[in-house]
Amino acid sequence: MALVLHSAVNKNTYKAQIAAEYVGGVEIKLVDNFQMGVSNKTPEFLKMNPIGKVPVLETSEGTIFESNAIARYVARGSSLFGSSAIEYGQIEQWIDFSSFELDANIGGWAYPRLGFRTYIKPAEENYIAGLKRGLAALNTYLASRTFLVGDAVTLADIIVTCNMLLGFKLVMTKSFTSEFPHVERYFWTMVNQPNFSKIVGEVKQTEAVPPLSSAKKPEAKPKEEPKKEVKKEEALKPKPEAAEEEEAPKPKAKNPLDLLPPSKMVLDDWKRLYSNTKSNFREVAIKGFWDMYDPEGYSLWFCNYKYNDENTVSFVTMNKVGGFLQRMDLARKYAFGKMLIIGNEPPYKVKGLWLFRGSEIPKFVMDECYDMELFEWTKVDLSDEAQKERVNQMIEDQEPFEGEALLDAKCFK
Ligand SMILES: N[C@@H](CCC(=O)N[C@@H](CS)C(=O)NCC(=O)O)C(=O)O
Repeated sequence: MALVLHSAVNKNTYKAQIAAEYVGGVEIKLVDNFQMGVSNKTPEFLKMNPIGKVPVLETSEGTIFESNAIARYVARGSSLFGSSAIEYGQIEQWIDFSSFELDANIGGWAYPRLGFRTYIKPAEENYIAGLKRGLAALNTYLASRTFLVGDAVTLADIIVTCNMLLGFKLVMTKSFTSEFPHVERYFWTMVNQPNFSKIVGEVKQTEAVPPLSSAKKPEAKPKEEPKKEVKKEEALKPKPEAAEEEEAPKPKAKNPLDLLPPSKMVLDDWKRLYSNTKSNFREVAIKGFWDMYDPEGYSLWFCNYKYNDENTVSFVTMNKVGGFLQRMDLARKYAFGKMLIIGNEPPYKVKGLWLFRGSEIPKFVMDECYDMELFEWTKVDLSDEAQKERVNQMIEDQEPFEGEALLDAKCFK
């Protein structure tokens, strides 16, 4: 019998669902027509979980509640528990850490703002302070590591990442998480692993903390009641839901790059030339590039990944670069890039070349694509022939590159 999860999908079901992807051969079905607040309050459900919370796992041997326990059951006997007693202990350590130091604080911050709990300002401040303390500790630990325990994904990575997912999606904006760059890198590396992304899909970091308008406020004292006559008309007007308020279309500001003086270089022409050149690449594409290049309207940049020592697993490194290019989608109209993953064996080096509209790296790219700060950026000096030759080699994926084989070359166009 397949395992059956009683719940709608959420970060707590993801824990078991992702674990099942890693274990392989485990089928988890979500129960049909689950209705939150109804299905989990029936006598049958309360027999499986007397507190009436989801998820609950139904197996041929019995039922289990608590999402971490369910994930442990799915992962039992697999390498997700590491390869030694100490690794097992450390995996459990991080699972508990994330439940108490991350999950509880993220929930304490997010749920009142979404209207699921009463909002109390000092309580929120405590949750945020607790969360920052937990993230700072995790950040220090991850400074020199790709995974929490050992050299591969374990149940600790699955549960810690799922517990942070709600935070990244709901309350932890880029300006909040940028204090914890190793946590950011770790989180995006994890959610872009194929076994994660198959379950959680594309993850977008929230751009704003939900406004208090959607939060449940503590009961107002009678003397604070608004003056009835003045507010009557207002009160009769239908109030937009918090979500609607947030989603109300804002006038779209023009990208400052669209206001730059016109350039003789048409980015799409270059991208077409690059894609369509199948032979004599040097003579056709590279020569064409320099013929059309406009140093007034565009700039060229080398980038160098700052944490190459962490690139110990080839597919993780390739996924990391793939994720970066996906997140650069916002710059498609204004950029072209080549990313090389270099070396025959780990640690792999990640280096790139980018062409951006304008004389600097566009500010919106720096602000909105968190990966940018994981690289050192150096403007190409066009008066230096050696640098121009390096540009050529990167555009044409020349191998060997700087004396080493290429593991992969990816193009952003
Ligand atoms: N520690 C539990 C938390 C479960 C939980 O809070 N579930 C929420 C939905 S995400 C729920 O069922 N709430 C309904 C309720 O409180 O009645 C777990 O990890 O499974």
